[in-house]
Amino acid sequence: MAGQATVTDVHPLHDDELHALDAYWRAANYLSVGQLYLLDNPLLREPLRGEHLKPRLLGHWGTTPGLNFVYAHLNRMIRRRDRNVMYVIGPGHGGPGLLANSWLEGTYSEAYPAVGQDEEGMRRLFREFSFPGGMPSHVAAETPGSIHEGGELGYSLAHAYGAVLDNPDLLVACVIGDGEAETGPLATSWHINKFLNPATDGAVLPILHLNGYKIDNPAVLARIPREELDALLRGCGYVPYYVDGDEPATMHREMAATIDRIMGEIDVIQHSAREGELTGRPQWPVLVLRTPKGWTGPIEVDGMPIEDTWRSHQIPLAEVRENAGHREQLESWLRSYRPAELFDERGAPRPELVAQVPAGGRRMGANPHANGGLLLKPLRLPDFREYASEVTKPGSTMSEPTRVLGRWLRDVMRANDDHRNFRLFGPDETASNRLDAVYDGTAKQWLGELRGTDENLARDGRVIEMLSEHVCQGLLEGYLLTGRHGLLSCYEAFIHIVDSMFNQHAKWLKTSKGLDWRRPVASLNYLLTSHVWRQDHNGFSHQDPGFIDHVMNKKAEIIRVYLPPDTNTLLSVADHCLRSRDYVNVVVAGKNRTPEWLDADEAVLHCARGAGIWEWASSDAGREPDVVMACAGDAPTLEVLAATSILRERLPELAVRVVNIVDLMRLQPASEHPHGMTDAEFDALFTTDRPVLLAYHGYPWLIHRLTYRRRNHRNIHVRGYKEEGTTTTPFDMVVRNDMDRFRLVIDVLDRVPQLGVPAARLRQDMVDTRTRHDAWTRAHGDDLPEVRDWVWQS
Ligand SMILES: Cc1ncc(C[n+]2csc(CCOP(=O)(O)OP(=O)(O)O)c2C)c(N)n1
Ligand SMILES: [Mg+2]
Repeated sequence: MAGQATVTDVHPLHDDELHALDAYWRAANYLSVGQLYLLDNPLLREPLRGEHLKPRLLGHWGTTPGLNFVYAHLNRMIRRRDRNVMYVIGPGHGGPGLLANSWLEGTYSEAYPAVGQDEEGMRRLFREFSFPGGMPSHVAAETPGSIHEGGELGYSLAHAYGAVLDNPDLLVACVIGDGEAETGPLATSWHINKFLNPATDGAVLPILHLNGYKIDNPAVLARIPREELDALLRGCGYVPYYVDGDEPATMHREMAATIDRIMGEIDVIQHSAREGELTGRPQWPVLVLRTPKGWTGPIEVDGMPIEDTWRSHQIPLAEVRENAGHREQLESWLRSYRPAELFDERGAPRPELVAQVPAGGRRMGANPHANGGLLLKPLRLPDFREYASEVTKPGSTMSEPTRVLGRWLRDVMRANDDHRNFRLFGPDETASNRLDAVYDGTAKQWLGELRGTDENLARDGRVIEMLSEHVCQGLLEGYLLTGRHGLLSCYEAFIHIVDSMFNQHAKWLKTSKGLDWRRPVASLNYLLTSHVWRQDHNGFSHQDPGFIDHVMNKKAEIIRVYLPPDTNTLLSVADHCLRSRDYVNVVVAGKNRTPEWLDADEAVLHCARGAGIWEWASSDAGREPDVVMACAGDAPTLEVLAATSILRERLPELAVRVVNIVDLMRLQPASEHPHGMTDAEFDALFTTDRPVLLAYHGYPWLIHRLTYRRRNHRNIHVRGYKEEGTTTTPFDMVVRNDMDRFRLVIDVLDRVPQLGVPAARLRQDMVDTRTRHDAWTRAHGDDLPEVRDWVWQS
């Protein structure tokens, strides 16, 4: 424990400093209200008229004055202490506030040179906010200094902590809405302090913004007694500091003094940890800021209370164009900030305000960590071929793909140790997913109590495991957006927990790609293992391959889905993913012993093709195939190959082409996805008129969604997971979902013309074997020996 440091570094605000600080805050508030309402007349040089006002009023006021208040005080602290600070705000609907501050400090004009710091620039700032073709209403990728959209509430604290990992110099001030604090992800994110190393990581200052309300309700944490709130925060391992009130001068004094105290506390923690004097887990400060929602805005409108109620959440005065009373009220609200004192004749912020702004890269809107691509160093990647399995004959050897990958990841960590820019995140599954070789090179970072029986836990480590997929995802996003690299490994079924976070990240990447001032960041890599086909221990609850369907909704230029069929292809795919930028890569791979099909060189070639014919498994050489047997995923690949070998033995004349798909996006038309095959390529591979049987890892309908425009689509017959799951044998899983080798053979017999009658005996054998399988598994609890011990014979 750091204990309560004796902090003497508290500088009371002098009156002139208070005046300047308040002027800055008024300016930010004025500029925020201007964005919500004004099309023109930005400096109120003339009385407000209807045509000065936006026809559609879109945005949020209630949270904004509080965010501006914090911004002003952080600026003061940065100037005094020369600190490297990034600002993350959970209630991202306070977008006008961040844009206002960005304009005041000049970072808005640097990102968008057409919007200068003058009257015309102010007019454009106002006009473009929440306007067609302009800036979004929320904090977004467009907002200078931001890594956090905040449109979907709950992820601010995880992003903030992710940003400071391995950034010992960085402080992230993170505003948490009192409504946001009710969300699951935020509620659990408090505990990330048990993973933060004060010596090697930076600091997060959580600022719980108790403005009392959400959209339409009081906020829970604002309506519990102070003692309960205090106990909650202390119970989460923090020391709360309170700033509470609504009288600006008093609030400025209290806020300045409290931030001074808090920074002193953070300095003590960091200094003692870095000197080796702090060996336990520190109690980090948290600031609880209680201000009225809609502070400084209209107190009442049409007889209804607005300030300090939920009614201030969006647009307090809704009819300013048509209702003269509302318009007058708006004008006096805007004039209450005394704009003539704040902006000079040209419309630029007066020197008194400019003096409040930190210098250059210390401005929060210019913090390079918030444009992480600027700081991104490529990873040094050991040659994955050296970790590859030797495969002399397809299917003759077996390995556990993720276990081999773990060895390579261990050495990725070692190779980049001095840069400290690669991390692995997982919800308690790194070992279960068989990536535990990484612990030969690093540990799991853990600042909680240690016991003698613990393994692989240390204050410093490249792996973070917390049983919250939200936290793992949030940390990784924060880490990536500040210019580092990483991987999240997760059980396939449970990655759905972060569907929505994935959405937000994909949106962020899409928008960032369109901004010339944002630099590319490392891709977000998911390794989904312990997948649907091999949940032997766990059964139905753990069987869901639908994340792929979900990610497919996002922009093609962002999304990549890989289904490596064996160990060497997994290595090649992983190497590719860690080199890529600005994507979300979803890699689904097994952890169980699986036959190895390709050697390292073949794996590289196959992954480069994304989908290709496996000549060694096909019997159509020099002929038109009678049937194409395609597979995507490790379990489907095994079944297709086993089906092929039955066909080869029983129907030697049949020309079978085996196609394996490792990059699912290859199936889409080239016009839809950068990896998509042209029609000519697709037709050559899958023919234009032959039956295609495609065994797919996930829900079958996705394949139809991807291929519906292809010429041969009506002949494509897909087998996949049909939501038939349970705790059973690996082969029974494929049987239950009609993707087993015997069913695939029947499918061929049913679809290849003229085969039906001559192959009646084979068909019957296949049906009988499935019946035998049923009886055998239920009698013995294991697969038929001929299935369990089957190996590919070339
Ligand atoms: C996950 C999520 N659920 C619901 C919403 C809709 N929403 C937008 S703002 C808001 C209230 C937020 O309240 P709070 O966090 O207290 O922010 P503030 O009072 O500062 O506006 C809600 C429910 C959302 N943006 N995200
Ligand atoms: Mg609130």
